[in-house]
Amino acid sequence: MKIYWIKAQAPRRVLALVKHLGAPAEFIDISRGLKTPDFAALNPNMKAPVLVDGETVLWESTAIMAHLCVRESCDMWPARHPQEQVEVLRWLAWTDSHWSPAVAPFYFEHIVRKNFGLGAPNRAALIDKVADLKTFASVLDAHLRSHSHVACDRLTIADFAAASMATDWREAEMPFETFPNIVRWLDGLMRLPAWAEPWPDMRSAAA
Ligand SMILES: N[C@@H](CCC(=O)N[C@@H](CS)C(=O)NCC(=O)O)C(=O)O
Repeated sequence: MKIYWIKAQAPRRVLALVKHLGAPAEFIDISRGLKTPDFAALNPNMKAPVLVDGETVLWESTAIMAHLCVRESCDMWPARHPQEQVEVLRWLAWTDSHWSPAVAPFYFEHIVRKNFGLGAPNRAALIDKVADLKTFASVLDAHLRSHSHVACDRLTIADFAAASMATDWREAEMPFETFPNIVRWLDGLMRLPAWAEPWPDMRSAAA
């Protein structure tokens, strides 16, 4: 199995899950090859992550996470429980539609700029993004008041999806101080070794 990755939030979900599951994989840092014809043949969007598992070529990190769980018989994607699937799907859809767009400006200014050498954060660009972030943070915080995790009251791929941009919230200056349940949940995920350190060892990663 091959995982094409770059050091960014969508690959982080997949890399953390592979590590958490102990699944055997070859990790290919594609940061210099995203816009090549060879990679476009795997993912016409020319984005990471991509999984190649035998005949299966998959893009979209949430689909890749579900594939990994099926492959490794892990209930972080509840393949055998339709009602739990519905619950996980609800939060994956919410993450894509509402949460990620609200968190993304902060993630971009503070994390992407740093990781990709794009200059200093433009804090002024974030001022009018705070209200939107707080709107959806209120939804998640209220849910987490009575739930240990985002879905099914246990670790699922919905946690990795929702946390991938938010996990560095302190460094990204996301205003979560008044959302204690989100902070508890994000800090709890950081106690998972695979989530805290998902990145492949660059010395052994294939070029
Ligand atoms: N919805 C996609 C997002 C993929 C995506 O946007 N990947 C980013 C990294 S987080 C990327 O490859 N960016 C490089 C580029 O657009 O050039 C997923 O979840 O896999």
